[in-house]
Amino acid sequence: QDLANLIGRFKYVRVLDSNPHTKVISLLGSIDGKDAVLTAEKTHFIFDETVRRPSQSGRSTPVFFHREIDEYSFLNGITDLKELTSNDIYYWGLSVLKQHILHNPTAKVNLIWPASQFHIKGYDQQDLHVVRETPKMYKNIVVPFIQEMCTSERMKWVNNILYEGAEDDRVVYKEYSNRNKEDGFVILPDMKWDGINIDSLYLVAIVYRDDIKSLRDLNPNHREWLIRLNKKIRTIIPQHYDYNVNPDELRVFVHYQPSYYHFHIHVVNIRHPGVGEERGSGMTILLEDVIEALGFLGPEGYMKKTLTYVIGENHDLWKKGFKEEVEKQLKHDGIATSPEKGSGFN
Ligand code: M7G
Repeated sequence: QDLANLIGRFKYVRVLDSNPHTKVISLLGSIDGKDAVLTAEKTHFIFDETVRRPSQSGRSTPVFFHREIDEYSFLNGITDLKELTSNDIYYWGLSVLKQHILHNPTAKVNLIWPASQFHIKGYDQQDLHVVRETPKMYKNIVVPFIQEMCTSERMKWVNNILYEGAEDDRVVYKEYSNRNKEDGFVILPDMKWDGINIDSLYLVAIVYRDDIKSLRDLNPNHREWLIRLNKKIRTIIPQHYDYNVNPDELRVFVHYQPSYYHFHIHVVNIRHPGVGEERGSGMTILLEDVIEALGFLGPEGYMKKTLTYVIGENHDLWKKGFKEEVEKQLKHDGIATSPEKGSGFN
């Protein structure tokens, strides 16, 4: 079942979402009668003089180096150009750029199949709301939800990476020994990265310990561990990419709510702003800020903090109680919600 074969059998149902800003489109369809979510994202331009070559070890993790002739760069790669209009010193038009499946692909394509309702809802357009998640809401609403979410089926891809050798040829770094499980982690390209353009570099570090489901479980006892982790991430990744990305060019952060409740850290090139926030929901907290906050948050750390973030109506937590909580919060704060539709102004 390879990707091309699956996409060939994809039967279109409807557009889930399309975003002209991020140049992403997600389609709902089916393959062999089972739901599928197909996402395409236009890749970024190659304008730098760096390309990848297979690394000497034979692994497919790209190693970047400077090339002399850059036939796929934005400028050299223009094969067709049509002016639309000009006005004074301003000119605009359309162009076709030279493409190549390895050196300059048009789009990155993701397929989830068979997709669950959970996946579909996650990609579907939805209204968003700001919510203050109090420690009490966490305990009463989020904890039971996390338990539901941590089935072995949902966590399969994580366990495949940690223990089953999945994506092994792409792994950037792995540190794991039976003696020192607590410190173990693996760094590999995130599914969101095309793996080619270092400007949009996106990696994920997944830890071996499974006692931390999310940011909420972090307390001051984890501070030293996170400091070590941050140091390793910022040392290993630039080294791996021959310093085409520097330690202070990496945005290292966690998401809340995450999609998967097994602690992981996102590592993104700072040239790629807003990445990881495409869907407009959740919050992003820099690892440095987490480390700092653990220095003064008290012994229970993030468990005692109110976290304010954006949640979509398709998120299960919205239906499991967050909707009511948001209404209560607005009322409590004395903030009126909008007048009924059609009531107009007086
Ligand atoms: P998150 O913060 O839990 O959720 O991050 P997000 O999707 O809202 O960011 C989970 C991260 O794991 C995301 O960046 C995903 O793109 C990435 N990811 C998910 N899956 C299923 C895979 C996978 O199978 N392989 C890899 N390499 N990354 C994945």
